[in-house]
Amino acid sequence: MDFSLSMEHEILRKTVRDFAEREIKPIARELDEKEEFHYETMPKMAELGLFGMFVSEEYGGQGMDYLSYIIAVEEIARVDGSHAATVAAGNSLGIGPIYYFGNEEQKRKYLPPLCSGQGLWGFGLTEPNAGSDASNSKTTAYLQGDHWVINGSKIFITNASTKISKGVTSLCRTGTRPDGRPELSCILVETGTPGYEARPMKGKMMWRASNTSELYFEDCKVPKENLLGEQGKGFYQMMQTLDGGRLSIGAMGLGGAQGCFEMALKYAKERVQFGKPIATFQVNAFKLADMALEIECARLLLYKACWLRDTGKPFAKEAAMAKLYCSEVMGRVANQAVQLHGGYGLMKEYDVERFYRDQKLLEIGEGTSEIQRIVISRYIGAL
Ligand code: COS
Repeated sequence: MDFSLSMEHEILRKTVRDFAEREIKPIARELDEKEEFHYETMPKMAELGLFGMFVSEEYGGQGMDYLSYIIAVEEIARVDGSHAATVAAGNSLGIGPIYYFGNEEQKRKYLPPLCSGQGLWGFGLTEPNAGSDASNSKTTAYLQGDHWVINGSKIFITNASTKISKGVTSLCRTGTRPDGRPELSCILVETGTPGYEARPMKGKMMWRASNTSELYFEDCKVPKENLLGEQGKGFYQMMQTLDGGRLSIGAMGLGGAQGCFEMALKYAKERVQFGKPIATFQVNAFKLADMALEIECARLLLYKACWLRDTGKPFAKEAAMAKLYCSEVMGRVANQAVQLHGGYGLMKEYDVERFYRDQKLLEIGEGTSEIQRIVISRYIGAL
C-alpha cells in the first residue's frame, strides 16, 4: 500500500495553493463583507485549469483524475469557502451532469464554455418543498409539439444567476411511472429562455461571495432535444451527480479545517498569556493535536473515496462518509480555532470568524449530515 501522492498531484497542490494565497486570500474577507461574487477571479481560475478538471480534453476539459480536482478544491477552501464553492459547484454539479449524461451534441455545445470558465451552470434539484426529500419535486414539464413546457421553482441553486450563468439542469416531473410514483427527468434550460428567471438570494450567513439563486419557470418552453439522457432517469442522474459532488463538499471541509488549524497554530504560538505562548499550555496543545489528528483521518477517508472513484469501483457509501466526516471535522476544528483566538476570533478582521460561519453549510448542502447517515445506514444494511 502506497499513501504517497504522485508528482503531478503534488505539483497541482502547490500551484493551486500559491494561486489561492496570492489571488484569493487577500480579497476574501472584503467580498464576504460585501456579499459580492468576484468576476475577476473567474478567468484567472479558468486559466489555471480549475474548470472541467475531470472532463476529457475533447470537450475542453483538463482530462485529470478526480483526486486532482478534489485537491484543487481543498486548496482553495483552505483560504476561502466562497471561491471553493464556485469551483466545486461549477465542476461537479454544473459540468458533471452534462458530461456524464449528455449526448454528443449537448456535450459539444455546452461543455467548452463551461470548461473555459466563460460560463457557469446550475444544478436545479432543490425546491422549497423538496430539500432532503429530493424526489418530491413539484416542477413539471410536459411536451407540447417540439418543446417541453416547464412550470415550477427551485431554490438555493449555486452559480445560476451570475452575469456569466449559461443555464441550469432542472429536475422536472414529466409523467407518472407504472408504480404510480412521479416520473422525473432532467432538462437543460438556457439562461435567457423566455419564462425562465434566476434571481440571486442575499442575506446568507455563509459562502457570502458565492452565487445562490431562486429559479422560476413560468410556461418556459425549451426544445425537446434539451432532455438530458433518457426520460424518467432524472432522479438517478441527480443522485449519481451528488455522489461525486459530495466528495467536493468533503474537500471543502478538509481544506477549511486545514486553514483553521494553521491559523489556530500560528496564533497560539504567538499569543502570550501568563508569560508564555498559549500553545504551550497543555490544554491548548491537546486541542491542536486533536485538530491535526482529525484532519489526517479526514484526508485519508476522502482520498480513499477518490481512489475508489478513479479506479472505477463503487464509491457512494465512502463519498457519503467522507462528506459527513470532513464537514463535521471542520465544524469541530473551526469551533476550537475560534476558541483559541479568544475574543479576537469573534471579530471579522480574523479570517477564522468567516471559516466558522462558512463551515455550517457543509453539514447542510448536498445532503444534510442526517441524510448522509441515512445513506450510510442503508449501505451497511442497518436501514
Ligand atoms: N445513484 C443512482 N441512483 C440512486 C442513488 C444513487 N446514488 N440513490 C438512489 N438512487 C435511486 C434508487 O435506486 C431508486 O430507484 P428506483 O426508484 O428505480 O427504485 C431511486 O433513486 C429513489 O431512491 P430512494 O428510494 O432511495 O429515494 P428516497 O426518496 O428514499 O431518497 C435520499 C433517497 C434521501 C438518499 C435522497 O433523496 C437524497 O439524497 N436526499 C438529499 C438530497 C440532497 O442531497 N440535496 C441537496 C442538493 S444541494 S446540491
